[in-house]
Amino acid sequence: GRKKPLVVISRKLPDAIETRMRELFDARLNVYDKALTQPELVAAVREADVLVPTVTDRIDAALIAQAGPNLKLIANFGNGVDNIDVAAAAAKGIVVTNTPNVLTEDTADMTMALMLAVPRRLTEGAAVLQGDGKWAGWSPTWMLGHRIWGKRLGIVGMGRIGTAVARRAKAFGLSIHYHNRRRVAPATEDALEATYWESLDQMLARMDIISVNCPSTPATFHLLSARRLALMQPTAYVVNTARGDIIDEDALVKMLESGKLAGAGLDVFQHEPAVNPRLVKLAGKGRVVILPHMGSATIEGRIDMGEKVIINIRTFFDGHRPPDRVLPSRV
Ligand code: 8YV
Repeated sequence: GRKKPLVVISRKLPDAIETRMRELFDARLNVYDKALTQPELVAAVREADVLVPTVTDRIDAALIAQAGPNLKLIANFGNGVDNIDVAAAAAKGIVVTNTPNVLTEDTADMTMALMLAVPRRLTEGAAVLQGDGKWAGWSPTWMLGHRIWGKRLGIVGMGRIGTAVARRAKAFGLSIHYHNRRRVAPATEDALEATYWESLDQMLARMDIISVNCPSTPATFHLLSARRLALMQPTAYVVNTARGDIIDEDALVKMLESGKLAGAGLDVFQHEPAVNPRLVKLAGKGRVVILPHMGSATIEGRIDMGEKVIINIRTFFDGHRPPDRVLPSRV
């Protein structure tokens, strides 16, 4: 038969996926759950037919420039492709794929979890019963948060994940507002009773909760800039399960510290895995809930993502267009 493609996988994946990859490919698995170093990545792109990176690998133009003649496919284990210079890959004839859809619902769930956790003071309350577990007892005026039902949710980025967040939030009694490059289909808008805001500025000024659900691209870098964050009401909350660099994190921190925003629920940060210690401090005070990039972290989701990677690789080497090809024009 045909020679199996040499597939370099940058991170440890679920066992079931690694087993299948070993059967199907000449799979170079990463047995250490540690990101490949830069020299290891260079060696990988020089030699491999396929590279399977994750969000923790920077596949930039400089790295792609060093790719060998075999490298035909970068099959990202992840939905966001901000870690890959898709245009540079395309210029070298390298196809890029991602893993959409399978992590939509999990990420939307985590968005709701943060949307509830911050106003309802979930981590603060949980902390009372941790450590020595001493609780002075219930009181009518103690540990009061804010309700989320009846409030206005503004979704920045009404794609797959934004829409899944909207469906959930509607069921929780929030009214749905969104900003997107273009309006979604009327049927979707009707089903969600969603209001479209062409002006992000105007939407920000009127919302109780903002949820960031757009991809990180050059156009969305610091989309929530200091100027735009300042448009928000001091009673408003921000939730981000997309990418840290969509928000000017320094500006956000300053506004949270000075009480110009009520709180934030963040699963992503500008300089992961580093987290601004001032955010950690705010989290200790209960104004902020921070999670270490767990939005899609379910075992079912990771297996689904792995299967998608496998399907993309197999389809490509069968001579067909892989189902999750990412076109440079879309980035
Ligand atoms: C993963 C994600 O943590 O898919 C994404 O865009 O942020 C998460 O699902 C990560 O990307 C895996 O590479």
